[in-house]
Amino acid sequence: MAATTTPAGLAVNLTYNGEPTPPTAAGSYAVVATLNEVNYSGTATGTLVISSGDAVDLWRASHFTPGEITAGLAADSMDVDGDGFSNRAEYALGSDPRLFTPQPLALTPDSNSTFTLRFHAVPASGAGYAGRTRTYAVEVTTDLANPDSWQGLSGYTDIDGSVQPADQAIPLPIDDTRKFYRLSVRVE
Ligand SMILES: [Ca+2]
Repeated sequence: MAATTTPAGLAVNLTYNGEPTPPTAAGSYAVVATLNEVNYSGTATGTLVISSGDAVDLWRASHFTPGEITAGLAADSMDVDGDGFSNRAEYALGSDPRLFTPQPLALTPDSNSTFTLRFHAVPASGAGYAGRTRTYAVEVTTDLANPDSWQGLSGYTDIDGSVQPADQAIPLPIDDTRKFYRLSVRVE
């Protein structure tokens, strides 16, 4: 926090709840600015509020400059690297919104009768993830046209990235029914 003086350039002592060190923890702090010059005196008070903030804002600030944030590049719906994942999705995935992110769920045929679904589970860590957990669920449907038809794949509906941070390989049989799979990622 800076104080402005008239005339400019006067030394000012700032305190926050009586302490000289600017706070970093969330909360409201009484800010007292005291002029510290021989020929001038005066005080001004104000309140500095540091909000706990939206965790996603912290994430945005770790990937975008203030100017880019002001310009809207860090908005939830933006996709600055053109990889098809919005910034909000990149936050959920834990990927870099400035670098191309491959499809997180990969399908590999193993034989005529089996295939493997793979995804990489990562913990929620770093800027914007304090106290949050990332969980994954693989879902399946036979009817893309019916959004209510998605169902969790048994055994893969609650994969916690912080306790199972690994490549997940799911062997599945090939049968006569066409199926669609998707990966659900939650950060909460
Ligand atoms: Ca993107």
